[in-house]
Amino acid sequence: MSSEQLLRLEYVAPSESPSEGWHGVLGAAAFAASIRSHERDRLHGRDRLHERGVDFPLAHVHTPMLGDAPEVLEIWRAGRPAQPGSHGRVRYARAGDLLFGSLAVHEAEFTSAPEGSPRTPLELATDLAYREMYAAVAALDSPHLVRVWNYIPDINLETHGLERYRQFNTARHEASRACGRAVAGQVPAASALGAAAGSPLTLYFLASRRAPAFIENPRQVSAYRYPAQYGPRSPAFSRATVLGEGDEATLFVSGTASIVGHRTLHAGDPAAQTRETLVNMEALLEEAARRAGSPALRLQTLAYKVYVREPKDLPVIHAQLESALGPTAALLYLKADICRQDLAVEIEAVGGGCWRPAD
Ligand code: 3EB
Repeated sequence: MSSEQLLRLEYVAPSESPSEGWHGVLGAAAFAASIRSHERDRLHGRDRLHERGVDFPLAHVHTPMLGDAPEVLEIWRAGRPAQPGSHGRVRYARAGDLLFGSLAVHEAEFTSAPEGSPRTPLELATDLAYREMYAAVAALDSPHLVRVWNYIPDINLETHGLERYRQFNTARHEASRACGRAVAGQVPAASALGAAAGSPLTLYFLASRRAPAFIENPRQVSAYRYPAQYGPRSPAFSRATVLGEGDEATLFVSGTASIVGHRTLHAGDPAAQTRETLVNMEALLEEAARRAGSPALRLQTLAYKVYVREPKDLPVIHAQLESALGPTAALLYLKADICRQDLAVEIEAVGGGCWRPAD
């Protein structure tokens, strides 16, 4: 990749301007302290940007932030002008080898499925979302999914005899197979978190013309090899992916939790779960470095999103992170249900070329 194509990540309040302005933004995800801010943003924010002649795909994530800021935008840029467009239900922008896309599917579209239909509304929504995503990346000549964020309303609720996260896994697996996609091995880094009841299934993703490297964690069973006790279809994601090479390489760390082997450790102890998660992250950074033949990134240099199930646990979780990462670490806290009931915290991260800590 040439240097002007460098992927860049930035977190800003929508009232501010990103450091290089709004032009050249590839795509963004909006996180709000309350769902109502999203309504305001939909009414005013996008229009304001449109008036200024700016257009980029924007995912509204209905997973509330914790902390003082009312709203934050996660902004991805590609260091050169991006072309926005739509393909089916996917809003996208592309720049060079890179594609950012976003889409949302309401399950209400599928609630009229015939009684006794073999597929649930969430499975049908997931099937549509994944088929649309695969169709878009194929048509736009960026077939390699690098990173996918999945926000699933009521993720832990059991309906139709199966937890909704497991319904999502079933449909992700089957749509991937139907589209000729891998369900193990060459699968993107991902996160799958809860979102507000009644919100749409919301996905955003980064894809590339070039394949990333796929990294697994030596301390963990690959998620796509989890035994059947975690659901009829295993989750199809890699523990991390690396896009690009050398100084420009960006590391995408999937949602990572206190799981060793395939088991949850430290149920009921959010501080210990946070420490175990950091040990997992460190192992992953070492494995990525071993694969690239370069020194490992330091934990302190990454940008993190931290998903906290119970806001009351935030102080102990933050204390652990601050002692490991220092007081200036880039941490965005969100309140979210996590895909196993016994997990109190899950952490995703981005590091390397696309993220330069302020220090
Ligand atoms: C885990 O390690 C925790 O289903 O896409 C983390 C990241 C998790 C992604 C997904 C699930 C997913 O199994 C859960």
